[in-house]
Amino acid sequence: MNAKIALAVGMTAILAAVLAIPSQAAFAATVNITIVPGASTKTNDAFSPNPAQANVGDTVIWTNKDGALHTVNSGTGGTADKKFGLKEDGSPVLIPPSKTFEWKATEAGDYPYFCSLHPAMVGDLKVAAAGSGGGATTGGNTTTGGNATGGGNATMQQGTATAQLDGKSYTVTSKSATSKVTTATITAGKSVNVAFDKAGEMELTLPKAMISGIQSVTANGQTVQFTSTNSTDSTTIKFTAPTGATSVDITGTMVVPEFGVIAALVLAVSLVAVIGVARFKGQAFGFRL
Ligand SMILES: [Cu+2]
Repeated sequence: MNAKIALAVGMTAILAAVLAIPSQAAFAATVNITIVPGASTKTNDAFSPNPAQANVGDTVIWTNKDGALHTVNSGTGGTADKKFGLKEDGSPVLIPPSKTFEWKATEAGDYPYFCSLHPAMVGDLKVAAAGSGGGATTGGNTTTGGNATGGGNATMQQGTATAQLDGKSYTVTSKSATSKVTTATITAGKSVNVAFDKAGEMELTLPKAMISGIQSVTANGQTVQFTSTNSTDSTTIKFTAPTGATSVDITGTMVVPEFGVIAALVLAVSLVAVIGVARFKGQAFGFRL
């Protein structure tokens, strides 16, 4: 029992340590700035990126990719304010070609800087507070992703359209982030046409009394891939309407037939039956029909 508690405490401590290290490390990043080739003759394009963004705790590294000596001194108008880029004796730190200069950002603020050998070369470094600015930058990226997903769900809109046939109504429901169903039309015994306002990913739920055994989905005569799920009284199909398509034709093993068709069928069956009975009766009574 004691061993179990000790193990639990130990595990918790390890977990806490593991969680603590990366969260600290996550904020301390390296910000790279390049002293570009030909920098001597450049101005605010001598450093890249410019302006550069960093967070408190970050290490900023300037790399000299030019063939000449340069310096990076905080300050403006060719006057160093001694925040970075100077040696203890007050002279600028020279950065030879392909060498680097590093500075750790410990305080938030705006740090304009220049090259003391070529004062026309100017740059700007913006350091944001690690707690708010730093968190916001990292968190901001995460939030963007979150919004993309969340936003997708949030903007999922539902639409309905009702088709009429022989006095009966059949309602089609749509679910999509980009589009809404506008109209539904039944071609009796053949297909169902569903129109929507925009192309894109779409989910349609169609009553089985309207169409069942869904076989194909086409848009502008082109076959559209779809997946379907069945419930007791409806079928839900998912597909992506191709660009430019604003309606799909859906066929199934059963599409509600027109009342006229049913009536004709019923009439035909009745007629055959009547004739049959009449023939039988006629034979019985000695006359032929
Ligand atoms: Cu320079």
